Amino acid sequence: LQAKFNITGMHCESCAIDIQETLKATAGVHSAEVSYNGRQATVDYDENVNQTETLIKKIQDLNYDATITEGELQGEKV
Ligand SMILES: [Cu+2]
Repeated sequence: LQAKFNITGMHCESCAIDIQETLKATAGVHSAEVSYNGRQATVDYDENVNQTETLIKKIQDLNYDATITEGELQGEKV
């Protein structure tokens, strides 16, 4: 499943890298790309292994916030 998020709270390129590496290290994530300029994250993941909520929580744990713009949230298409 692919999900896209708007990310708030990033203040430089290394914030984006930090989020990207954390997402990549998350179980079930096939690929993750975070754009600092676009304030956006694109994540490909196995929905049988983890949920969109888990990805959002991971981002929030790093003190950024994420709003889903495309994908699935609680089983509903966004
Ligand atoms: Cu930064």
